[in-house]
Amino acid sequence: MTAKEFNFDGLVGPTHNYSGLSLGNVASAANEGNTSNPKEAAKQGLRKMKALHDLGLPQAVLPPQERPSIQFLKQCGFNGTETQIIEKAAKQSPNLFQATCSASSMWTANAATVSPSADTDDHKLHLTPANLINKLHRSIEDQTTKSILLSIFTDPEKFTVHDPLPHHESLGDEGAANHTRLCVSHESTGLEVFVYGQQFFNQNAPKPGQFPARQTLEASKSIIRSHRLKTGSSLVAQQNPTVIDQGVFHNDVIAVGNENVLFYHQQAFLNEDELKKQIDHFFADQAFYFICVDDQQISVEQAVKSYLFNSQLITLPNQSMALVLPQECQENPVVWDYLQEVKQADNPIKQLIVKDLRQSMANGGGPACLRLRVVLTESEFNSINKGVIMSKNLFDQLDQWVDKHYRDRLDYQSLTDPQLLVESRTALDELTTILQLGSIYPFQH
Ligand code: SUG
Repeated sequence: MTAKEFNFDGLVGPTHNYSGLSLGNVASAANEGNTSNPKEAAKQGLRKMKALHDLGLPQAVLPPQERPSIQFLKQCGFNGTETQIIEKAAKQSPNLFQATCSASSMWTANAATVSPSADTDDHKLHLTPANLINKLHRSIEDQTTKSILLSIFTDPEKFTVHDPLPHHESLGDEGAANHTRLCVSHESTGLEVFVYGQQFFNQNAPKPGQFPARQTLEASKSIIRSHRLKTGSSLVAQQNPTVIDQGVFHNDVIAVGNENVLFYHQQAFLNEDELKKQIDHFFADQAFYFICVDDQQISVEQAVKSYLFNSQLITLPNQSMALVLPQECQENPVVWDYLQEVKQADNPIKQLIVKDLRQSMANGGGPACLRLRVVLTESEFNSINKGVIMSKNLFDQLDQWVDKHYRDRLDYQSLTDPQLLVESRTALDELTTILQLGSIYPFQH
């Protein structure tokens, strides 16, 4: 059966802002308090989706979430009219208030972990929304993410949309940002690599000293169980704790894989040799390309600054591969020179595609953060809700929708404007019609 990999990109929400909410994410900390441009952010994301669609790649879109979340503020004890709730929260607890305003659901690599049906015992495609419990502003995404996934992957005979893992730090789960599927080709059974930052129940095991390890081994193993991955179709590997302390808060900031290629930094994994051995074992006599970048070529600091490894590694219709890179890679001479070498070397990567994603990058979100990969067979594709599939027409509609509803400046003061909630809800209400999603938001119920 043929199968294709779709990229489901997050549409940037109307409250995109810089609140410095993510300890361990250096860009988020560096840009705290800066003025954001939600309109430009959404357009940068849309242009990336359109570029991949124009290359002939299957592309889809996931809607943003409602922010600020009044529901969350009510849970935190703020009461009165919605305007009063916003005013009180902004005044009494700026930290809680900012957490409810983040447009962080745009980084859909953290929306869920996805296992294609070729890898699972019950031949269904499994999706588990990530609980994202390590960061308050992200921990409030998972229930709406589940509703969104259910509104797209509607057929329970083909898809299982799980509940997120329980909300406890032992089960911290960040979704596909710590999950890479390697395979001979998308339709064949793959090897799903789950990368964790710490073992919660073994506090003597290595873990970072300064910044949090967001993903636990216990969470990764729970997903492997619930997705019913075939024997031999999964492995767990630990991310090197020292790189977490240097700002590598997800594995997709230091490694990216696609089909038979793993592109990664020498320091990405705690036990690289063991990982390579297991991958070699899975691929047996089939070709596999390990493209390892060492410290002499690019330091971890340069990798974090340029977001080289947060590129999307994609298979083009002619079967060669391309890297979709943030502009910051082209602006860094060391990284850019190195990329020319990669293109010339004996491996499938033959094209470099550069995108301006500065608005998202300033919060630590590069090309790969903005997308969730979903491999669908033809019959699975036929059963999903088609409203979210990118086309020239959908691009034009969304581009106009952004022009109509989005602001081009947001700072802390403007987040406290109750009118922003009204504008956002009007926009999202219209969006559910454009994307044919039904009622997915709390305010629509
Ligand atoms: O979770 N930044 C996000 C960036 C997520 C990137 N995703 C992947 N690597 N897959 C995060 O740290 C910053 C929001 C702020 O500070 O306003 C933020 O949430």
